Amino acid sequence: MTLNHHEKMPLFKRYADNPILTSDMWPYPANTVFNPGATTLPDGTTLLLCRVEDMRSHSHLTVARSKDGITNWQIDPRPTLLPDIENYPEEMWGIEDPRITFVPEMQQYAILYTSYSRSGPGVSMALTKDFRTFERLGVVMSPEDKDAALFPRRIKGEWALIHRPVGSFGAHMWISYTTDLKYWGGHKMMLEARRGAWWDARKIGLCNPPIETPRGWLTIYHGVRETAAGSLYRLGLALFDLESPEICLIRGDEWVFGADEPYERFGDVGNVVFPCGHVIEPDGDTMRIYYGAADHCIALATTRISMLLDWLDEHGRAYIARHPSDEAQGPYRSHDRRL
Ligand code: BMA
Repeated sequence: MTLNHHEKMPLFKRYADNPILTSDMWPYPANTVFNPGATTLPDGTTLLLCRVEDMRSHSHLTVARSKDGITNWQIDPRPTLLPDIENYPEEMWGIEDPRITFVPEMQQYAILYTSYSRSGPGVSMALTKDFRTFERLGVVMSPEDKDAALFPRRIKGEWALIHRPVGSFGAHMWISYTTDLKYWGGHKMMLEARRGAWWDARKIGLCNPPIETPRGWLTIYHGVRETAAGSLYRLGLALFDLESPEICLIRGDEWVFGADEPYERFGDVGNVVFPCGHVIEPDGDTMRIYYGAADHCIALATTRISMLLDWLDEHGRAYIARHPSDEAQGPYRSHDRRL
């Protein structure tokens, strides 16, 4: 048997009784439940905002709550947030893959989600205080765009959003800024999909929202490798400058988490691990990552922020984004310089 080096000293430790949530547990008929956003409520309860796919293959979002974030999930008896097609026609084919950021200045949770419109998937935003009533702000990034999350605080006076527009040169991570959550600008590419044989060639996107650490914004992103047998979705790490988050300080070369267990290998879309949310424990370091597995169930893995930063120091390289059409320039400032 080949030993996977990630398994010897796992950065991400899977919960032994994964998956933690499946459509069988749902209080109403559902095809699949996956890709949940996550947050902690003031009383310490873990809240997941789960993507639920119905028998039409359209998705909506439903809340599941648990005291320990692992067991005894209380699932809302009916869909919590359904597409509102009359007022928001961009939600016509469903709402998907929410990322939740608590914003202390607003004392609200900002939810960025994919609205699947006739023109393709775009990024929509809603605000909530209690996950019972929601204020929709509509489309913030037009199609084709997804994998978005808001930063929890203003940066140099502006709100900032990571997202993943798709263009003819590929699908890369971008950052955009606003002062009023309505008009967005200052668009910059922050991390580029690699090319060729790389595990993160062609398509990348933010997973759970960025995590503020003293050394920078730590992000987990997914990379997609197309193979003859379909797509492989795996996770990688990158660190961005605290006050200019479009500047990537370090990017890891290797993926750190990929589909391995049967519930990740087999499902509606096999070989996919897709986190949209995390919760940080009171120690400020231990992190629970909630992820969709094979587009059919929800699983849990734990890690530590300090371990991820150490891993980046050991395996990461200084990085600078370049325009993908610029053949002359390599993607790295230096091949072995570490910050
Ligand atoms: C992506 C998103 C995810 C999904 C993944 C794998 O493009 O649509 O919702 O989990 O594909 O199918």
